[in-house]
Amino acid sequence: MTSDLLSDLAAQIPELLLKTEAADLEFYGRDWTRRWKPAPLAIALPSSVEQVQAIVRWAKAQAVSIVPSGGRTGLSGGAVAAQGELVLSLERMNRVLGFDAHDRILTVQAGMTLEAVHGAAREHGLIYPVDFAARGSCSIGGNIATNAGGIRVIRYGNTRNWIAGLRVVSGDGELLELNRGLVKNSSGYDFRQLMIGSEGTLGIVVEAQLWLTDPPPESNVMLLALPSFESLMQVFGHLRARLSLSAFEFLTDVALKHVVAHGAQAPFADTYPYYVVTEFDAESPSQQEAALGAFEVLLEQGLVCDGVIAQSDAQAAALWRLREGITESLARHLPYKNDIAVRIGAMPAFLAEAQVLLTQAYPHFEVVWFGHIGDGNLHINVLKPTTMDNADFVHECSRVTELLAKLLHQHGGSISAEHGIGLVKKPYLASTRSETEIGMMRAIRQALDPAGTLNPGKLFDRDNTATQGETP
Ligand code: 2HG
Ligand code: ZN
Repeated sequence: MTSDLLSDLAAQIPELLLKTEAADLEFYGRDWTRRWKPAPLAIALPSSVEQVQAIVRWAKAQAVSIVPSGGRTGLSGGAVAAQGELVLSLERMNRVLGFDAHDRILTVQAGMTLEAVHGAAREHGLIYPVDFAARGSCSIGGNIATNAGGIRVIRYGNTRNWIAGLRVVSGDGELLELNRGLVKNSSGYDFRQLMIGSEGTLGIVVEAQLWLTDPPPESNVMLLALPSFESLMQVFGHLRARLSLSAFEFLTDVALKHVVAHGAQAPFADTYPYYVVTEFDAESPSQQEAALGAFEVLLEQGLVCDGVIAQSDAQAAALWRLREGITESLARHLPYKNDIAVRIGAMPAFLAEAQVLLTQAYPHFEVVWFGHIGDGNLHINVLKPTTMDNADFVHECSRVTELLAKLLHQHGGSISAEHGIGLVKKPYLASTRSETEIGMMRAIRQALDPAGTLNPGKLFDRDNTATQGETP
């Protein structure tokens, strides 16, 4: 059956690169969640939009499901192929297609890495400002599919703000040209924005027009040690009022311990419960002085215990590593990840309750808090004890996530800030979106992909009885 299907696909699109080796199925069938056993039908690696369209048409006719695939650095199972799906990898479609200096628009294929996009923008003296640690391997198409956020959101917002246009292949294999780089376009529903964050369930992004912007002024990085969780938001408010911040990230002593064990350099002789990595404009001596002054006031007020301002680019990179190296340093502990958001104003009240909840719920597990506190996004990673079976661990964490989801609901927050819903957070979607909204999402999905070819089982199920993909 499988080989008949694949022979047919190869016959229909003779120039298509297909991979079926066991190692390839394993490699392309998973993302960074490592929870599901990869079991794709095969991997298709198209080299053109026409090939993508032909694959989708073929898949629809044969009732084969497609999992669109970028760099698979996702943390919610959105790119997992564990049910005999055809993985459609965009990795060979990774070129710059053009740059328009008037519009400051860079047009790229979806398989380009974020880092390559950054490089291409720099060649024109501009930047593409969305940035985060997985930049070297994640793809711009995947960033669009999850509306990726990252470390510069407090200044630049999410991926959504930078997408001028998209070319998308629909579930029928049609090529949609969405928004075409227009700044103003008040002509009805904005399908470009609908595609952003739809996790490959409404269409396959094949090309993107990205708005670029001016490089920021010279900046500097400061690491602060804090005595308490409560001081975090006060320090943020204080610094935001005095400096021009481009990042405000936090981590706990537990996160620091892991990242240092993984090779980063410990910043202070002593340890403290909380740390902040913040980046601020430091072009002029007065901006540098303002940073120093703000730090001294915080020290006097007891809101920070210690701090260091980078004296070189190498030192700035070393401070950033303390924050950006966390995910990699935790990977071997098979963490259960939470990626939650609340309004900044709701943060103090939410944090107080969430801390109590998680301390009670996880007395025996190591819990690692870090994230983009400046935009209300926390990453809470629960580490699997080495002796515990993974399925039992996930089961236990899922139980606690239900409580966390309830708390988020009470505080008007979201169960996914930037990683997406995928398979991991599918059972909790209703804590963030109303039944009416989920019903509308189903209707939209039905309209754009009536045969259910694109990434089925991700985000939500077509009907609310199925639970495909939930079992670890
Ligand atoms: C980050 O902010 C990423 O570093 C990953 O969103 C977060 O590993 C995580 O939970
Ligand atoms: Zn993050």
